[in-house]
Amino acid sequence: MFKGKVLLFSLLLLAFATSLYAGDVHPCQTTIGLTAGPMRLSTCPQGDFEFILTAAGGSSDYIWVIVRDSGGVGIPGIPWTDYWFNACDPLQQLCLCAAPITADSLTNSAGRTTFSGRLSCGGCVLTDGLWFSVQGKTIVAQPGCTDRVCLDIVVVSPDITADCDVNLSDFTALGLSYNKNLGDPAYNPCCDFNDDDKCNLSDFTFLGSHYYHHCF
Ligand SMILES: [Ca+2]
Ligand SMILES: [Ca+2]
Repeated sequence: MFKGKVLLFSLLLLAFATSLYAGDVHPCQTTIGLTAGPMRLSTCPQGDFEFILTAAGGSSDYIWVIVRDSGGVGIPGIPWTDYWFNACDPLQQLCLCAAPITADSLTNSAGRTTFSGRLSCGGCVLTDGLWFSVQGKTIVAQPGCTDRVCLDIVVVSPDITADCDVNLSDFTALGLSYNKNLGDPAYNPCCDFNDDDKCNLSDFTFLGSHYYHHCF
């Protein structure tokens, strides 16, 4: 009899605790976007290349997200590092370090936060953009809730080979496109780190300044 009461009390306590919890991330109620776009972002696996803040040509641009549960209620307090992303095109997958993107803050009472810092990844995404996930849930678009939201972001990195290391193989890849411009058959836009449609000494210098960089 006593054991039964303890069990009942435990169940009531569990129900109460569960009701206090804001709920799981809902991938279709959650929304994400860019303040300006499109963005073109130079990244390094070491996380020390371009800031999202300047990736759309301005100085105060960012990615925003509003994380909501199945009832459309914002979820506060989502940790800074509970986010993930990659290329929407399966043929352009990036090499991502642990915690490749960090939010500017915990989500606020409305479930909102922003991203204005730097990505820790290598590789090259020229078309179709990036998808994002929160706590393992990939954000999908309404109506239908099946298509991933793909933000209009181009990524280039001195880790051209997308193995999370900037080394001789990347230098070789850049060499194949060296002194080539947009329109030349051998021009590789993945080698253009300063967005001037040329692969030249400037880009070589960028590669040199990130040489031997890798994930922490
Ligand atoms: Ca590489
Ligand atoms: Ca260039």
